[in-house]
Amino acid sequence: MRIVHNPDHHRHDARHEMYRGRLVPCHETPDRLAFVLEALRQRPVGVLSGPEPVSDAELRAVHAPRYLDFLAGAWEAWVALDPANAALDILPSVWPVRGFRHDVEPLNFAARLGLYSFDAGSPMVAGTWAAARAGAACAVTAARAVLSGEGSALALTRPPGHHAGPDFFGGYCFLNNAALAAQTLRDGGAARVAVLDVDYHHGNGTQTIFYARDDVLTVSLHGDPMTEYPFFLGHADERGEGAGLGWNLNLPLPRGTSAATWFDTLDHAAQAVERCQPDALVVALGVDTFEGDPISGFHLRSADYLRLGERLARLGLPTVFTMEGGYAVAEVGVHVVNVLEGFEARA
Ligand code: OKP
Ligand code: ZN
Repeated sequence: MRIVHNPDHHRHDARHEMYRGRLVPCHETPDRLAFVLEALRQRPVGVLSGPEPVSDAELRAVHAPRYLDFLAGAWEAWVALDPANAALDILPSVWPVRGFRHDVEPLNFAARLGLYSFDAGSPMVAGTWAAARAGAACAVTAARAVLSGEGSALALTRPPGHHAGPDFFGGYCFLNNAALAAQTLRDGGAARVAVLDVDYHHGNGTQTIFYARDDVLTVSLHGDPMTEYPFFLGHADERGEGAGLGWNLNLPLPRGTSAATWFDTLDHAAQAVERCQPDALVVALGVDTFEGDPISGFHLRSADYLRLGERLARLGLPTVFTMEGGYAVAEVGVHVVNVLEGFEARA
């Protein structure tokens, strides 16, 4: 297995996210990835490398150019408002809901920030764009490795990506690494690609990016959006639209769902992937399904991640993993490497 790690991830090191009227410490911290590297030192299940460059054209195959321009220039615009802003994280506070214009990009920075985001929990700092772009490069590099005949690859990166849509950030995500990997696989010759999202939270960004397409199947099992983030997408009746009808599958589960029920549901997800007969698989790998996760509500235990890897391996597909959530920070490394070890145990 090839493991492409993001050498710039630590440049995304925000202090606060807004939660219930307070600024609270970020859950999505640089030490999450450090714990995975440490676990890989103890159990070297793959060969580590850095990313190859990613082109603007590759990013634009998934994200809108004006959104990419906004992200690339956001920090400069923020500091231009007031030099004292250089010591502060960027957080949005105003959003255009139903009936507001989305086609006109305001000049005001706070307004542009709101146009391109959907929550106040995803801070940006000076290094966010560099970290996110290098993460996208990891995802594309991992997909290229699989296209070159590597059986599997991991984009070992943060910030995560599965909540980021064509032209919006949120849920700690800025560029959709799983979507970029899937698109790279398509452009490299895979006729059909499946994205299987096993993070606790619905992969709304990935769903939205591919919703009208009949070349990428998106499947997500996640906490029921009636009570769980991201709340406004992820229901079972979202099945795709137009040519993409039938190409999206959501399997929401109530907060508190047991590991046994979760694995039964994973089987349904895996069967949907098999029916699609894809040439390659992307796994959006969040390990916030862990019973000890501070912001989630499923009950997987550490050994369950070995089983998850084994189940994914049974699909027998060239596979790109992208690292998504997981906030029981000290356990994230063991869990990610358990998945990889279970996966690599395939005969
Ligand atoms: C990102 B990923 C907790 C608020 C939760 C957003 C959760 C984003 C999860 N204080 N806010 O899917 O793991
Ligand atoms: Zn998550």
